[in-house]
Amino acid sequence: MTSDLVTHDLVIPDLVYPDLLYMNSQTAYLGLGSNLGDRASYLLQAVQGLLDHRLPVRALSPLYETDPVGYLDQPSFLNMVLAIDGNGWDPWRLLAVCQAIESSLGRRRSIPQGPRTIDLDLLFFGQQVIAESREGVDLVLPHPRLAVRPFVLIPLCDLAPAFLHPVLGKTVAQLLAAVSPQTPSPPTVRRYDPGAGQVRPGCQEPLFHQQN
Ligand code: PH2
Ligand code: MG
Ligand code: MG
Repeated sequence: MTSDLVTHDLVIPDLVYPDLLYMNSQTAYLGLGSNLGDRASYLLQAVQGLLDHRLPVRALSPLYETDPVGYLDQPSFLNMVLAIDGNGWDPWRLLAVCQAIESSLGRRRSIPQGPRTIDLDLLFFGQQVIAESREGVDLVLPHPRLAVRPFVLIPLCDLAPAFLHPVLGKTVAQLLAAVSPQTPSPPTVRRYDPGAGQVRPGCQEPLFHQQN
């Protein structure tokens, strides 16, 4: 049994309020997911990896615990979204960094859509629209499945509800409203609460309070 209660000395120097970010035409959004081992630690290590590659991480969504989609016979995921200031970067370089972090964190590609220590997906890079293959690596922007995935749209909507999808012509909030409402109980995407409202070591307050 692994624990998702981690401490990690992550220092993020330049976080800004997310509403300022989608006014920047070069903001890139990444979707992160993990469903093996210490999932929260893998997410933190991935953020650290981006910083180590000098990528300016500017905003982080909350974490969500999400039921698997696609390939169902696997553990639940932790998912989050983050925003990067992509000025001076291009999508191919960003993709190469994401893949390097995935392999450094032990990602093995066996079952498509299957379990993974860490997955970093490019969701948007400003308003760029790309579908290209270079040396066997595919880059598709915006991410082709983001509009049907609540585990992406919910954290993305925390950061960028008014961000316009350059192909579909709808905002993230409109895309989220269009996916089927969360009728099952419990919902398939839930705010991650490792201590079920308990006070965590190093925290003065419960991680967050359950909202009704
Ligand atoms: N990623 C997949 C397939 N299914 N399901 C959830 N809940 N979260 C994911 O990140 C995820 C998935 C392929 O990348
Ligand atoms: Mg993915
Ligand atoms: Mg991926």
